Amino acid sequence: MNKRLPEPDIVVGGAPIWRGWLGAAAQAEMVAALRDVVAAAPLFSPETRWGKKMSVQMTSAGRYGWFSDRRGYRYIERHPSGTAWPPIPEAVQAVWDALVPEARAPDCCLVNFYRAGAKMGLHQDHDEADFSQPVLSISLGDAGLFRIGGTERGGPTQSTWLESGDVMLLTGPSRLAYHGIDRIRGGSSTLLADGGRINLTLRVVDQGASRQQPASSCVPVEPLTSRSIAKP
Ligand code: MD3
Ligand code: FE
Repeated sequence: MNKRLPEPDIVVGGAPIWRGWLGAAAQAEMVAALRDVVAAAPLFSPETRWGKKMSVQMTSAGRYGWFSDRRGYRYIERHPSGTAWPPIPEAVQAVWDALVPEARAPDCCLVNFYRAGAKMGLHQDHDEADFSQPVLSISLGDAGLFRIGGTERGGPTQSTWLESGDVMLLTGPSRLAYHGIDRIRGGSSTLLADGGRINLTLRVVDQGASRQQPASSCVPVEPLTSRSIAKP
């Protein structure tokens, strides 16, 4: 049975946004769960492939975590310290289940933390294997000015402030849209005692099993024939 999605409040650059999807109590509960995630997998500032530290601090939960260094962008199965990523908190997974019940289970929850001066330049998210799967974004704490364009760099863009409790879905054409965070409005939320903005993105990183090609090592080197299995 196809359950109807609740109507989004606004669609920006093809991406539906549910304003205040999480109320104050749900936001506080999520922050408490994220404190456990960050205790197990501390925030770090990834290096770009040009050797510059990103202004956003990051960590992840789930099977995979996003990572970057001079060798490039990729998903890895362990925190840089060597420990496994902690599990995706139930309250975070519940938002996915409510808004994209037909999608595969997310195997990464990327946690971005922005202090007042942090930003994220325009980029595409294309390190995942299956673009038919959505990305879901949850904003907590100070507001962030989000910008989204099309699938080509340099085209027109639209902007909107993402506020604490807002949830956005990237699916269909918006899944490969250029997007970024231009700036943070410091002091716009009291959710985090020391301020700042948290953005969670739930992602499906792996290729789905049904579409998976057999590994080359599982393919017979030569077809099995009566001759090839016959004793000499
Ligand atoms: C559009 N994060 O982690 S969330 C990111 O607020 C990222 O921290 C921003 O871009 C942030 O990669 C924006 C909204 C978002 C997330 C993923 C997307 C927009 C997206 C993937 C494809 C298209
Ligand atoms: Fe992104």
